[in-house]
Amino acid sequence: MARLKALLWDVDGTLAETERDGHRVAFNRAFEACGMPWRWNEAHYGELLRITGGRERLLFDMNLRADAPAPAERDALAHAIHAKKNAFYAELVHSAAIPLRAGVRALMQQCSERGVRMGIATTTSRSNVDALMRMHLGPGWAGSFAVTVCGEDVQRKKPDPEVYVQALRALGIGPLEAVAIEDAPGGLAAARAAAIPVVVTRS
Ligand code: XBP
Repeated sequence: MARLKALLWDVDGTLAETERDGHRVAFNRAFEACGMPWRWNEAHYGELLRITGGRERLLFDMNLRADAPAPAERDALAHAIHAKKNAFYAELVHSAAIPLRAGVRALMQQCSERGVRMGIATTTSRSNVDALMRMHLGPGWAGSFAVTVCGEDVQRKKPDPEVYVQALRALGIGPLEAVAIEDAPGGLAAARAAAIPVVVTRS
């Protein structure tokens, strides 16, 4: 039987409830700041979470809206709203509004005590991961993780396995020497497609 060598953390919804209380709220603030009448409630945002990536999610939603700008203008608008969203998200994180989920800190501690390396495998933006982890683990947070793969590092976001394949490669281990922790179907599919066993903690 392979020995567990690494625990791979998803971020959004797994380390913290960042989607409902963070990205969704920040998107709504960004809509307001950009003069757009759109607001995403929890139910609608829950459905939109099928689309991975904040900008991709926004473009998907625009495609469903009669009041969206002409297709040629959507990319630029999505880019502007997404940049503002990430700034509002960092503000929310800094205001301590988004705690780590119960058990996260204890599990990190156990990994450290047992010599199990940790990695981050997320398709959110690096700046968002940095804001969250800095807030909870301090400015040296990256030192606790043997690898951090983020949205900018991959060509294809989850449910594509690329983020996990990159993490395994960087760690120099096989899929059965790792366990992934995920909260959502897309993340579960990504880890399974990389042949990594997955623990699902529903957010
Ligand atoms: C996370 C996401 C992201 C976040 C927002 O993916 O889907 O889109 O909602 O992040 P996962 P950005 O948890 O599956 O890694 O706005 O930075 O894209």
